[in-house]
Amino acid sequence: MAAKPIKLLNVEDLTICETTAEMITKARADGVELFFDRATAIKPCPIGEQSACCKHCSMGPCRMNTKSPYDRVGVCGATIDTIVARNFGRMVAAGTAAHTDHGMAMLELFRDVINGKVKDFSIKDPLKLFEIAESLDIVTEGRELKDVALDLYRELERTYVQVEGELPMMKRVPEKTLELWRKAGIVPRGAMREIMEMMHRTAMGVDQDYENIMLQISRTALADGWGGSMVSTDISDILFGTPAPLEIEIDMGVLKKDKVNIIVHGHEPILLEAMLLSAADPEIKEMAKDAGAKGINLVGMCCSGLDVMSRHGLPHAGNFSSTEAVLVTGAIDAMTVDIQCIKQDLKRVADFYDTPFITTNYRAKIEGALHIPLDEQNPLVCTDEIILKAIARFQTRKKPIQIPRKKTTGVHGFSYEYINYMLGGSFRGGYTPLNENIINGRIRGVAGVVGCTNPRSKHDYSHVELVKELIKNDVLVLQTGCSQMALAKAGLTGPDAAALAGDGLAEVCETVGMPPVLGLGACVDNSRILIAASEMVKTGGLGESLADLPAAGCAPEWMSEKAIAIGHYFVASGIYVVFGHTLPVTGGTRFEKLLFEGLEDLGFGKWAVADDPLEMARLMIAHIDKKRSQLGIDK
Ligand code: XCC
Ligand code: SF4
Repeated sequence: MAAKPIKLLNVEDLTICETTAEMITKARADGVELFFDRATAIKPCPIGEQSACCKHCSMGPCRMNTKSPYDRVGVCGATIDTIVARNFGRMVAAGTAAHTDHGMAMLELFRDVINGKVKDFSIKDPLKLFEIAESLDIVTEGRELKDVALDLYRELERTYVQVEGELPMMKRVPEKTLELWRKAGIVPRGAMREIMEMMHRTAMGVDQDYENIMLQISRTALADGWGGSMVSTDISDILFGTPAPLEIEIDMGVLKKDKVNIIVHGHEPILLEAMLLSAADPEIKEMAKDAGAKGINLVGMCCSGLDVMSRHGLPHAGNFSSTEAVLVTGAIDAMTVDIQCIKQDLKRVADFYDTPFITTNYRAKIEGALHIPLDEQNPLVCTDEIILKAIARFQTRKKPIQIPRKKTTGVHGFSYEYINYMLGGSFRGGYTPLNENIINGRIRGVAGVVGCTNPRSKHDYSHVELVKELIKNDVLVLQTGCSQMALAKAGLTGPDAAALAGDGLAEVCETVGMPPVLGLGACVDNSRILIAASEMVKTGGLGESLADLPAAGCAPEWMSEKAIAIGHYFVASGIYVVFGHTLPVTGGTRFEKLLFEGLEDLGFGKWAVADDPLEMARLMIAHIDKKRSQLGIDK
């Protein structure tokens, strides 16, 4: 029997990104299926969607009744609260593992750079190295860079492997927040330890008290935000340079018909950094020229691109939902990937358009795809070969090429150091200008709008509408991840966007010359938001703990387990977090009440979920106003 044909949705219902829409239309004409259409064909399992199913042992899987969740228990007697808490905990463990494994790879690279095993990279930001070493009480005075770096390596390794005691980065947490964690017994040890315990406690027949499971969920997530992710960001800055604001071109219009177009997609900066070195090699440039190309056009996508673009001014082609679509242009001469958010189907789409698709990390192979391993000690062997493959493909381009014209220029690369410099450099009345502008109400509060795109919600739409509404209401927006790309494409990351901001925020933006939407980088760089928030507490006038800040976070179109880990480390740190369209919890359960209310009563942040971006904004602004009135600055 033939498979039932998929009923295709109108392209304008799938995305607001013009270039992606153009490519969806082209793919349909070409007979190439994209994930947008599969998302329509595969309806989510209603029980799984609410996380009301347990498959932790072979007495099950046990499905609960989502309409009446306390009707029954699993074969072992597990209640709905135990089941939902365990599933949530395992998502946090998986997300934390992803950020931590990435961070640990960065740390290993750092070690090999220090001991001279890796020669293609060096320490680009020694100042940051010294700063971080000092913040962790490592003596720096009168010492060689290499000695301090080795001490820093050993100290930071504890972030991952420490079995007892508090992580080094706890020194950066505002005191009152740390006190809360100590009282609750959730100050994280090394991420490996926390992930192990999370997996153990959520196995059949172990922790069956959802409130107790929640403690380990928080501890694991904190080992991500204040551990694995934070170290990853810091080491990337030390090795490749701390980003500073730079104008970047974004969207598929950055592709060039007459150049060798290479897309780098994934998460670790090393692949793209090595590609940059290979592409700058005079011999390779010559080969591209000989092949008739005007040059090599390296373009980033997703977090790989975000991590590297503001260090080099590299163009970016789009976010997660556009990675298949970009191949449909036919203009991509190679797509190379490392880890995370790489759809398996990219291989099939790449094949259709004769684009070499190359995996490079031993952790992430894709069946049938060419694998050229990237050896950190000799990375150019891999990246040279990728570029040669791309040049060969350029020379033999077979299919017609259609490059959408749209591209947008914006400013990106606001590290917390830069925000500090821009808004906090000079002191007035004892407070930094950022704090002062929040206290005097020009800036109502700060929002982190971050995270993925997802074919189950109209691509980019919620990100853009939410951010517009926030800045209109004088909320300064900090961004990372695929969300940052959505706003960049919509033109909100340039200083002109101040015109869309409320009077107070617009005034601050115009004085400083900054956009009302600040792009901080990749998803591991959410740690920059944690640090910025900690600085806001430490410089005074806005309460004593992170939970006191007039701040909120949102991932309007999230999809990855990593997003759940990030959301929860913000909540455990004291921030109010709204997720868009869905959250993997069963409605009407005590676990849901703990997420939505109970955690806040205990002094943490809390979770919420909303469908409509205006509703997300309303919730966030209401929370910001509540915090302002608690601080007595609600005039
Ligand atoms: Fe992936 Fe990082 Fe999500 Fe984008 S935001 S879809 S996790 S690429 Ni990180
Ligand atoms: Fe069912 Fe309990 Fe086994 Fe889960 S652990 S599958 S609820 S019997």
